[in-house]
Amino acid sequence: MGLATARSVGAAQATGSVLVFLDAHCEGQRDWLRPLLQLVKDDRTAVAVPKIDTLDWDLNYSIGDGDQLGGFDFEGNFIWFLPVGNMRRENRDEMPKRTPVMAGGLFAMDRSYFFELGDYDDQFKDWGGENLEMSFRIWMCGGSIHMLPCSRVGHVHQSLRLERRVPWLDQHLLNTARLAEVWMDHHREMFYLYHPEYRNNPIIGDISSRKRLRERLQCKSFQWYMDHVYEDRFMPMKDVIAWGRLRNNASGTCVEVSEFNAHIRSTSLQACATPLRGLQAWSLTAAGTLRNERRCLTTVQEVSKTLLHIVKAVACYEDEPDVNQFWRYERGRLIHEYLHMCLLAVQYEEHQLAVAPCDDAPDMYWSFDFTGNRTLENYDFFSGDLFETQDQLRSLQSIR
Ligand SMILES: [Mn+2]
Repeated sequence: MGLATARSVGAAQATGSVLVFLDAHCEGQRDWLRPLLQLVKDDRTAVAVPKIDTLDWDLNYSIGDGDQLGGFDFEGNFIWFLPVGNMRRENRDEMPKRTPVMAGGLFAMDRSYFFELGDYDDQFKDWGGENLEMSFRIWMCGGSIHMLPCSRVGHVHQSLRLERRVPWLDQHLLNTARLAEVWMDHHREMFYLYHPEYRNNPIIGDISSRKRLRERLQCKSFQWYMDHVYEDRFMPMKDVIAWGRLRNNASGTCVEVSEFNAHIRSTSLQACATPLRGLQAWSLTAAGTLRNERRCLTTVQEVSKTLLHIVKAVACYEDEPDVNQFWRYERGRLIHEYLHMCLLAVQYEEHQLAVAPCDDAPDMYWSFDFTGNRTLENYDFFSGDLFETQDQLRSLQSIR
């Protein structure tokens, strides 16, 4: 029946005043439940999530990073992120923290409020997307989500995506397209940039009842959510000098970050992807970082007896600038501000991206899909092959 439907069935059977959802593969620590219930008792529109720690496959317990909050990327994935700006300033101690998105498997919510707010989308099948859908809905329709660091629950993280029930159908993306249509307003075009095949596709099914729900609850706009709940979030096309795939002129290949979910990710050069993939979407920000939605490019080490500094992708520290994360784009070369060296395509051991003393070799020249303007209004969107329609352009232009 799928995850969301199973939860709905459980919620309908429950008789207590508070629903507590916990994945089966969890282990609560001492007194984990009381803080969650207290928050819901104090405010029935507040949804409480514990701090999720990690149980490995041998059930060893390790403490999760207390600074991380739940968010999403525009490809439709749930992500953990380090808050910046205002969000970071309210994130200092062991008090409850407002979180834009919940991971979804562990939370407590007033039972009557759960149904008032529209239960889950009954067309969500299999797994995925229901956490984003519910998080957007809670915030936009008057509720709130809080992560409580004093409630600790260990969770066994799945290392791979579940096998698809229907092999040719990515139900996670289908669910995400539904929620994008209902909740994300113009920002849905960001999702379709990565997944254009779901745009105006009847395969996502009838969404009219969910749209009526949003109408009935008089929910706020997605722009409001981005401005007030997920504030200071990096937007791939906003306040940037250049944006899109980052193509090496000599090889014609594009910079890609590895999917491997480690703190430090390696980079490589791969065939340029159409449609755009998140792993190949780069922005040179007005602040001078070279980043995607999750990571910033940085130099991490000098290879001994060479002049090469390898380039990898790490967490962005735009609040506490790391000198190794700043770049300048000058006449086709990407100059590392601190080392005064140039980004270059290499074949050195397993590495493909490095900086070295600048010269005029073609493997030091790079082009982005879009350059030269800091606002969306002036992009020549149709010079690339990433956009399909004028509607799409107008929607993206209206994102603040
Ligand atoms: Mn789980």
